[in-house]
Amino acid sequence: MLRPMTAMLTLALSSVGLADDVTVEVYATSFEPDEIDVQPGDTVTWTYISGYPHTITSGTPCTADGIWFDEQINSGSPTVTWTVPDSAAGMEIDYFCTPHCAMGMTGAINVAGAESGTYAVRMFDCTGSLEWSATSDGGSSWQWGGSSSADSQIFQLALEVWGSLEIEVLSATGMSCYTVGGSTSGISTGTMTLTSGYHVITSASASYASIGFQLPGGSPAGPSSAPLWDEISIHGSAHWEDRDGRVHYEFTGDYPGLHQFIGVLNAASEGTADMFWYGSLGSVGITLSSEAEEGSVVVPAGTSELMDAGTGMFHLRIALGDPPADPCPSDIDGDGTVGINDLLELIGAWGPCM
Ligand SMILES: [Cu+2]
Repeated sequence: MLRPMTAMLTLALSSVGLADDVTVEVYATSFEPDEIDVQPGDTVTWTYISGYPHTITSGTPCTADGIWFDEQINSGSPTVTWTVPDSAAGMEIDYFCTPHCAMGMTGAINVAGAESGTYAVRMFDCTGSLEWSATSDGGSSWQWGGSSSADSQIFQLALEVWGSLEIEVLSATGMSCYTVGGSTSGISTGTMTLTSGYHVITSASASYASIGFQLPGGSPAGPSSAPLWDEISIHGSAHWEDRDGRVHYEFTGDYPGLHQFIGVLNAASEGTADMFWYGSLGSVGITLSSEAEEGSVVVPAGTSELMDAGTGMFHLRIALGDPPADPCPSDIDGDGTVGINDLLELIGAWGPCM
């Protein structure tokens, strides 16, 4: 299944080996310990011991930041868990209990930084012709070229970088690199060094742009190792992004008569993927779901291939990795608690499903 690969992706980013659980006990007016060291991917569990009422609220005491967490904890709901996201790497996250903050009920979570030279692909978007492949040395090779029409000139690769990342640019025409919160510079051949932060490698020319480069990591999405794919080749458009820990891919093509799409998956172990497609899709190794029906398919261990098997229009969406768990399916109105309002919503929807 793809679950182990997803886990590997997360862990490889933070270079920590196995994720840890760290427990913090919640007393009447204190957190014990009040300061912890964690890595991205670790899980922090707060356990209720005494006192009432408490919250686990991120922010600088005593103002909630609204970013990481804001949960109630009490004898009836005695645990709160939080998995440290990759985006918290290198940060100190302060938190407090809202009713008892003035009495010094505060805590801090120190998140270790990711290893220098690692990165995560946050988003990728292109139209035109893309050849992506994993290289034998564990890196990845990207080759993209727009076609002559202006609407086929899109290339955007959003990278989050930790430390210092070197990209070998083999060819570049009409390309630039935009650093979020910084400047934009043109891309030329040679070694391009990116430092910690967000960077977007993008096509800057409306007439013609192309780029070929190599990255040290082998994943076309997510953190920079443990590739899910060996190869992606498409004439048309490609888009992928990490959503809730799953990587969503979308491939479309409209080049009649031309080879449009080949994707070679390489799974460490058997897994599942959600997919939707229409057009003409073939596969070696994967038993496809029905055309134009959202379906779950089994992706076997080892390599398997998805390809455009005909001509004309083509559209494939595929999501790899575990779907996000619904932490509280009875919380119908989504306010964070299960109560009378959830019951009223249920009763209000009583009757046959339309
Ligand atoms: Cu409290």
